[in-house]
Amino acid sequence: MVSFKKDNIGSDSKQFIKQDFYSRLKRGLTKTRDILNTDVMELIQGQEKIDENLLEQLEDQLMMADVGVEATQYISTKLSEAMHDNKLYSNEDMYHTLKASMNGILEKSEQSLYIDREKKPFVILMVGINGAGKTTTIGKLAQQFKDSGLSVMMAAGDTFRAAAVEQLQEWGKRLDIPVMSQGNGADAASVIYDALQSAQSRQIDVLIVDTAGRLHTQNNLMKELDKIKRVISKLDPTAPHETMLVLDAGFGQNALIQARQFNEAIGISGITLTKLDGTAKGGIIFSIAQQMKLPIRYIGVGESAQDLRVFNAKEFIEALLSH
Ligand SMILES: Nc1nc2c(ncn2[C@@H]2O[C@H](COP(=O)(O)OP(=O)(O)OP(=O)(O)O)[C@@H](O)[C@H]2O)c(=O)[nH]1
Ligand SMILES: [Mg+2]
Repeated sequence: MVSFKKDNIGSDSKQFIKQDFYSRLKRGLTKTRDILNTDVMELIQGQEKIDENLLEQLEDQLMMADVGVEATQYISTKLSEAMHDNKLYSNEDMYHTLKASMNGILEKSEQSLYIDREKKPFVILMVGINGAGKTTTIGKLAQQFKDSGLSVMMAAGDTFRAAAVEQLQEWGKRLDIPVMSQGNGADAASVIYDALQSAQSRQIDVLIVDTAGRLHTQNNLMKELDKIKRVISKLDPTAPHETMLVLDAGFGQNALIQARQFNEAIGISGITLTKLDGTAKGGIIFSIAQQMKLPIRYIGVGESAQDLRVFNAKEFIEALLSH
């Protein structure tokens, strides 16, 4: 009898997917790698000895990639301590210590989103400024959840921007996932209330709620988010189960300011950092992790659904700094 080595096939293909993920991540991070890998490598290798001067130059590189003052200082202090303890003999030692100190910053933010299947639905509220990537991230997440066997519904809570509802409906059609909407100009909270009621009665696993892009200075729109949260919790006091802030990495240090402001205004439970592929400011992730101390759930490194990845600190640093 011929037996199929199911386990082997499974682990081979898993390995393949993992490698594919990794090379996509590495490719996606090209612009930040140009500074944090290529330039830093040249710097370290071009140096005869590891000294304060080298550390200063390294600090400049980190700042150029928008790692930010505090995170740069943390990394530099770790390297300096290692140097004074005579632990930095070679370029490889330097690399190793650099990676370890970066991991010291990022590892605490590595907390993936756990979808509690007891919640029907598990409600994810997506917020952020205009163009950060909210709707696209919703589409990508919806696809990933669906692929993993969860039933998904989307709520078109951006009733503000023209064509926002259509954009979400387009994703719905493509993925064959229901989109609850009432058209442009409708009251966002009422759209979301209806969507949640419908998801509850249909025993949907995950409801992802789109909202209009807004700045913290737009008081009325920030109040609207508060109202949306209140309306959701009327139907399920434990919801929303995730209030996810979507940040465009291309904003660099400004993304950190947005994170602070949204967190103060409505309370954030997780962050997705998008467009790491289009920017040399990918170092902002270190600032966000160190300053916000919030979970970084996903990172976006490209346009396709596969380019939205669960954030993994070690993998990220490896993709950023490996030769
Ligand atoms: N390269 C790249 N592009 C992205 C990524 N995420 C989103 N985008 C693009 O960013 C643009 C804006 O994305 P949207 O999803 O419409 O942004 P939004 O936050 O919903 O915008 P508003 O609804 O106007 O507030 C689109 O062209 C997306 O394709 C990413 O990780 N990488
Ligand atoms: Mg949108």
